[in-house]
Amino acid sequence: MTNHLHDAMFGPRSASPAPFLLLPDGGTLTHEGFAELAARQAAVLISAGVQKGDRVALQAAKTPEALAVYAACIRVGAVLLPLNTAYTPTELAYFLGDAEPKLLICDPRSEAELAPIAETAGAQVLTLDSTGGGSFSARVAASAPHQTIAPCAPDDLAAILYTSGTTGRSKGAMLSHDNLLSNARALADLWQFSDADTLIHALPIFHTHGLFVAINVSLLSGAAVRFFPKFDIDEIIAAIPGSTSLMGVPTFYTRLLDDPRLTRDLVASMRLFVSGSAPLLAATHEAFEARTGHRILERYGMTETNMNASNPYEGARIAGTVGQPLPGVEIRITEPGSDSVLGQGETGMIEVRGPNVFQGYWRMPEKTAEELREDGFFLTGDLGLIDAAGYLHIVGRQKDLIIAGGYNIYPKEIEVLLDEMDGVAESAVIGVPHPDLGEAVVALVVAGDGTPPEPEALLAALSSQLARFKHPRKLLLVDSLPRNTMGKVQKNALRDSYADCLG
Ligand code: MLC
Ligand code: AMP
Repeated sequence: MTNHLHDAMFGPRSASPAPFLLLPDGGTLTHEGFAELAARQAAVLISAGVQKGDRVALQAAKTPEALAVYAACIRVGAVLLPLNTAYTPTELAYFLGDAEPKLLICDPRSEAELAPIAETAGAQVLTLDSTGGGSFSARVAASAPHQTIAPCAPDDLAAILYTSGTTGRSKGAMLSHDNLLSNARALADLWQFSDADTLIHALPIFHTHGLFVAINVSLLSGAAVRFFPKFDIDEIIAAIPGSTSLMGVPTFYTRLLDDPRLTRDLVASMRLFVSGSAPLLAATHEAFEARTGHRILERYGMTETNMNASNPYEGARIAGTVGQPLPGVEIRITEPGSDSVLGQGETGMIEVRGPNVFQGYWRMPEKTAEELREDGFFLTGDLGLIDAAGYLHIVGRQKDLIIAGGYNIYPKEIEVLLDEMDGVAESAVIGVPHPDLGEAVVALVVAGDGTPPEPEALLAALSSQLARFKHPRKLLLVDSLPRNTMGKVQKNALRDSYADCLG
């Protein structure tokens, strides 16, 4: 039997001396070198008892070694569980408890704090630091490559990525080999990637955008990847000449536009700028074209579905739209709360069906049934319409979600913590416009009886529990929260009232 993802994506170039990762220190990792690293890592996974279907959790800095853990997992048929490096031990405890990985690979600086959490979840701990060192790498260096590739069918799981839930509990989206492969094939073809490309990669590798869209497309097409640990404007500006493509969240583009070094001459070698994960303002799209002559290609995706729609490579890239469904993907708009399909131009729930759509939420059959219909359509929670030209416009979200710099933040998760704190009667967390991040988190708190709480003390209490990017940029005490006749907090009214509160 074959290994669906490995054979199509990692295998074909595993003996190729062509460059795969171009590193900031001038070093290069070839496809062959990457495959060899992954094969040694596979030997370590196996010696740690990891078998087909077991989860391997990874919370580590963005390095070639961390990326190779993805390839190693696929080789042994394990399921990768990539975790945001900003998550606190409190957040980790939930993910590890829920996913029950066999192994946690984490930064050595977190080892002491995470070891008891991992032990409770039944996971062994090995370490990987930001230079590629650590106990995991020491074992890798001492291991011979494990060349046997585990057989895996198209529906076997390749990864579980956690997305926060609107009710507070995070859900593990189960992605199969074919979810990833079918999507990467569609994107590489549509966006015309080839081994003549050099992609600038400055996204994190614990989310769909940086891990699957960017890496899988590059692996499939043979594109070289300029691999940066994070987005640094000076490094990106320096990397553009000689590169051909960039994939980023809208913040990448607003930061580039803020830099006078972004000119037509600078981007002479570039053929494609892709944006996604959050709405790209039409004004950003237009300003970017005026400055560089390039129309940014905006696409639309989700953790649960990979990519769903894209503006065309050839043809009109329309600002403010996310384009047409990808080949093989169906998109329909339904009346929220029902399954009645709406017509062209009517706004409703965006639903998606295709080989890209996930296998369900890990150990949450009820949540899966709520969001994944029996006919295969997934309810995205995004509201949109399809125009006369067949382009999808995202006009809002039914789900209560804030997207800051491309990271999803669920207000409920923050409200639950605030509501439990001394002196708090209730709270509402909203997203307000932010020039750099698109949206920023603001918390509105109604004090209970007695001494009102200090905003600073409430923020400090949140910090030990929540990743930094989820922390409110401002916390304000208010007398009451506006409610509708059903008693539901009117977040739209709050968003309007506090739109300028960050000054
Ligand atoms: C960093 N910070 C953020 C933040 N990123 N706060 C809110 N939202 C964010 N996104 C905070 C840090 O905690 C820190 O706080 C301060 O901002 C500066 O940190 P930094 O590390 O220097 O930030 P920076 O490198 O500038 O990061 C900004 C960013 C980064 C936009 C480049 O967040 C990023 O790479 N975002 C991409 C996220 C992504 O890949 N999303 C795809 C999801 S997949 P302080 O106070 O300590 O200084 C998906 C599906 C799809 O959505 O369709 O693709
Ligand atoms: P995530 O759960 O991190 O995968 O985020 C998915 C969500 O990001 C989607 O449901 C959308 O709300 C949003 N999103 C992704 N791409 C776009 C886009 N191009 N425009 C607007 N929103 C987007």
